[in-house]
Formats: sequence, structure tokens, C-alpha cells
Amino acid sequence: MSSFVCLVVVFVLININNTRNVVAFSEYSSSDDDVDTNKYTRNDFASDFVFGAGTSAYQVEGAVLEDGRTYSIWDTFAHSGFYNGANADVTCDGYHKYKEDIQLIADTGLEAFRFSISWSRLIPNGRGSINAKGLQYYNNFIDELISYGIQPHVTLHHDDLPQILEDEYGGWISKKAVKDFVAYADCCFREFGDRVLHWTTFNEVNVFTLGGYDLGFTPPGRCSPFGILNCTRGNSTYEPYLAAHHLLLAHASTVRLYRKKYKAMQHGFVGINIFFYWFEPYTNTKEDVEATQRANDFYVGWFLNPLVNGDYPEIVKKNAGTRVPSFTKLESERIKGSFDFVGINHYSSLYVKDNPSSLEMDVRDVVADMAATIIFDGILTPTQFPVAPMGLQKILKYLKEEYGNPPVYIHENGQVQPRNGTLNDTPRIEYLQAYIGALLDALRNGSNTKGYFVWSFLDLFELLDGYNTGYGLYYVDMYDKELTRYPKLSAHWYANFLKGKNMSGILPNVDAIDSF
Ligand code: IFM
Repeated sequence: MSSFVCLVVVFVLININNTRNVVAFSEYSSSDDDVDTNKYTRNDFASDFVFGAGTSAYQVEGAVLEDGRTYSIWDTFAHSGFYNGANADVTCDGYHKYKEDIQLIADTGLEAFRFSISWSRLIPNGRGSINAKGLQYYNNFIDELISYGIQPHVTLHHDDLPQILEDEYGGWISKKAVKDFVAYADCCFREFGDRVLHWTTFNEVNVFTLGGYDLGFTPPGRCSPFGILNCTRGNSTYEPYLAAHHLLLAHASTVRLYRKKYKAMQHGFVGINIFFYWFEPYTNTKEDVEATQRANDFYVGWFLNPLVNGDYPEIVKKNAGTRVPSFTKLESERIKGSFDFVGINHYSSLYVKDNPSSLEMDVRDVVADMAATIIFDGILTPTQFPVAPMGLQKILKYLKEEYGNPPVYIHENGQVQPRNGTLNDTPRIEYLQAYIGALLDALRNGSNTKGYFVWSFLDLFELLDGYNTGYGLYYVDMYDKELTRYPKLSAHWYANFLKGKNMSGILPNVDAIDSF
């Protein structure tokens, strides 16, 4: 499936060429207080602020049926034909090449590395016995990182529930998944928690829910037949709310377990990851401003409000009615405050327009309940995001003002490009330079952000379009049986930035960037 079609599906893409009252994101002007993106260096950030990059298990490991691993819902989704025949059976072969990759991670000077554990590699039956070879692999991986002084930041679920649990009881639409997830997390804390301090329960819990159970464009690919993808299984009216509820309960139970059983001994931190767009009202009318708040409440508040306040946003409960499960008093108390940090993934900003007519539909899904149209304006294919770093600053300000300034890790941020082998990725450098500068601004304005990870370390199997696009600092040559990794210009740029060099004014010139 092409990236373009995905965006149509997910965000009710409308290409609007008419004039409007708002400026394009890329035209946002900087205020006098803004960081001069030509001047900052790594040393402007606190020494305990961490910079890194990341990958995820299914997207990079390959070896999908090796050494006891079983299929996850993402394997099944890929093999269903969604990516026009592409899958991650081999992808970067990270399972066999982890030493080489960690050498590159160290050469790049990364201070931290974000990766995920494949549940079905560690516990192939979803529950019960541990796979010794899977355990050995993750122990080796973590030890190797630590031998270079690199902090491991581990995600437990990156869209890859074991397929066996999906088959047995329907995965996240069943409450049974909560118990199995907590047992899996317990195993990870017990086996790896002596070396891993930063744990994230779910990656992009909101995209997983919307994509997997409302619109069908991410694993497990469930949606009602009335959706654009015309899924064969699912129910977009009920299932997203049910899955979200169970994911939140699983998250809260996992944090509770960690705090009771491991915290005193291991001193680690457990958070959850949420995908953020910055949403801007399409016009300054009251209707569009309110629609923008609704979009935030449905995309982000759906998860963050329970975590911070113990319940779903009022507008979510009002528009979705009884389709939103209620928390018991005890559940609400346990969910409230059940995080040590919020992980955010952010790439771009979008406009929002009021859409009251969607509430009149006979059968509604989450998108209809939101009563807002998300406008993807300008670029029709996400082969390059506009550079609009103000969006990141505004998200961090929103978190500060609306949610009490929680500790934040920016888990993913980066520039997409066609995966065509070019190593001269100047647009990626321009993007990173601008967004890291915006982050410094946000920190100076009081944001509680603790770390920043570029997505992604390698060009890998992409969630939306397989191998068509890449975000990597390193290109992986899929046509070479060795799957050789090549540093792009951005890898050199990031390495030099991490060495404390001023990286301004050298964007277009490959020769001006020192190699490692
Ligand atoms: O590749 C994905 C990742 O798995 C989740 N966040 C967005 C990335 C880019 O699409």
C-alpha cells in the first residue's frame, strides 16, 4: 500500500489549494528569543540530557522464524499483502548483525539507543516458557550496548503482539491480553532490569489503536467494512475504544508491578509512548479552534487524560457515549499517575477544520466521533516533511500547560525520504538541525524533556510503506546480500554534533563534514 493512500485513509486527507487565513507551517517566523539554529551545540544541552536514535524489533531484526521465534501480528499483517508483497522476514538482518550495528551506534557517538523486544521471540507462545535463544539475543544486545557506555531504552510492544494471542482471544480487544502483557513485562524486568533503566510499555499507543482497530492501516489491520480499506474483520465503532481501554489497563498494571517489585532494586523508569501531530486551527473561527481542541482530545487526551487525571476527556465520553468503557474507581486511581515519563513521536504539523456533520452519521467510528477534519495540506506523498519545528515547541508547551509538564522523551523525530540509495540527505540535516534547535528553545522555556532520539538509526522496514521510504541515518543496501550499511551525510552531521561541534553553515557540503 502506498504511503499516500495510507495518509488518505488515516487522516481524511484533503488537498486544499484555496486560500485561507493561516500561514503555512514552514513560514512560521521565529521570535527574537528563539535559538539561532546556526549557533547551538550539544554543549548547550545539559550533560544528563541524552541524545540517541532508534529502531524496533520487527522493522530491523529479520530472522522471523529462527531460533524459536513465532509470528507477531505485524508478520501476519505484512504477509497479508498490505505492503504489496514486501515484509520484514529479512529486512536489515539485525538479529545476526547486532554487533556490527552496535559498533556503528558507538562510532556515531550515540549516548542512548532505543529498540524494542520482540515478545514472540522471547516468549513464543505469548505466555509461559521463555525461549533461551531469544533471551540470549537480548542479553547480548544489551550487554554490547553497555560495553560502549550506551544507555538502552527499551520498548516492550511496538505493534507486535504474538499472533498466537491474537488467534486465541482476539488480542487487545480482549481483557485477557492485560494479564499476558504484564507477565511478559515481568519477565523483561526480571531478566534485563539490572541493566535497563528506561522502559516504554507501548509505542504510539494512539496510532496502534486508530490504525489497528479503526482504520485498518497498521497491525492487526482490523476495521469495519465501511472503511476505505474495506477490512474483512473488525468493528471500527467499538473495537478502538475497547483496545485503548485494555492497553491503558495493561500499561497501568505494568507500572504498578514495576513500582512494587522492581523499583527499589533497579531504580528504573516506566513510561508510555504517544504519537503527536501539532494541530493548528485551519481558520481562527470559534468552530475550527474548538475542533482543534477536540482533535487533541481524541488523538492524545484519549490516553493522556486517564494517565494524568484518571479518566477519558469529557468530549470523548460525550461523543462516543457508551462505546467508551468506564474505569472502575480502583482502575481510575491506579491509572492516574502511572507513568514516569511520556514518550512522544513527532514528525509534522497539520491543520484542523470543524466537521459537525460527521456526528450525524448512523454508524460512527473514532474519526467520526471527533467531528473534525484533519487537513494534510501541500505535500501529497510523505516523501519529505515540511520543516516546521515550531510544532515541536508547541507540543512541549501544550504538555507543560495542559498536563503538568511531565518528564518527556522525544522518542522519534526525523525526516522521511525516498529510499533510493542517496547518501547526500541534506533535507534530513536541515530538518534535524531545526528540530533540535526548537527543542533547545523549549527547554529554555521550561520544558521537562530529558532526551531526544532520531528515527531511525538504519533505513528499515517502514510501518506505512515497507521499503519505499526511509528515515535512516544509515542506508542499508537491500540489493547487496551482505546488507551493507552506509552512513548518510546526516550520520556524519549527527556524530559531529554529538562531539560538541558547531554544525552550522555546512549543510550542503559533504566534504565539510568530518568523517568519524
Ligand atoms: O517507522 C515508524 C515507527 O514504527 C513508528 N513511528 C513512525 C515511524 C515512521 O513511520
